[in-house]
Amino acid sequence: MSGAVEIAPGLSCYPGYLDRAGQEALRDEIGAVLAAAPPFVPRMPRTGRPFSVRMSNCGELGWVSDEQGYRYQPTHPETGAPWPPMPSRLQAVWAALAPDAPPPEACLINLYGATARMALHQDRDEEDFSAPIVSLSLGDAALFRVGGATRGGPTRSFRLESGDAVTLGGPARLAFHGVDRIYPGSSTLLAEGGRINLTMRRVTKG
Ligand code: MD3
Ligand code: FE
Repeated sequence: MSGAVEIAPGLSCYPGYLDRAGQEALRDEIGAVLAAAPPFVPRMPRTGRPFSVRMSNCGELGWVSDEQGYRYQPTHPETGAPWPPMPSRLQAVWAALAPDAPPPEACLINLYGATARMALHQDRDEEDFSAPIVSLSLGDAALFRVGGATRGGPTRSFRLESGDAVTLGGPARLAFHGVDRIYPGSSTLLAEGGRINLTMRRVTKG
């Protein structure tokens, strides 16, 4: 593993944080989570417009979105079952990269097909912005974009590859960010292709 690159204050990237064996092990654990908590298609508040990204979660809480709004809840929106536990491998990544934060309560699983995107947004549905968000990417590479804490300012783009970790804390915690595109065929990790992004989050005040 190579060291951290601080891309902006509070935004650190760890290229190749997980080696191939670590990526394969995590991929298989997330496969088991998805078998228990099937991917759902989130919808925009008010309009009900579907996201192009499919989602699931593990941990005590999961992030969902539908006509009623964005929120964290303890159960799957379609099956009603509690979210599967967060694999200890993910908890260990949090402990290593966010050692000063209380434990993560949610891990949002984003599933990108070849043409999926995520529009620029802020992550502000958590009560606690003092903890960072820790992200891991698996599968095809993505073109990620990040700006400042206000919409419409300058942005920078960089490529996230399978195995990369990113931490978003401090002044970057409320930065606007999104995913402009996936690079289909850029990784052999997922047999079906596509990309998985995992974001671990502290939701309630620690
Ligand atoms: C920068 N996911 O789930 S992960 C999300 O690749 C989300 O699926 C993207 O945005 C993805 O909300 C980006 C990296 C990331 C996560 C949270 C951030 C970057 C961030 C919060 C603030 C600034
Ligand atoms: Fe986000």
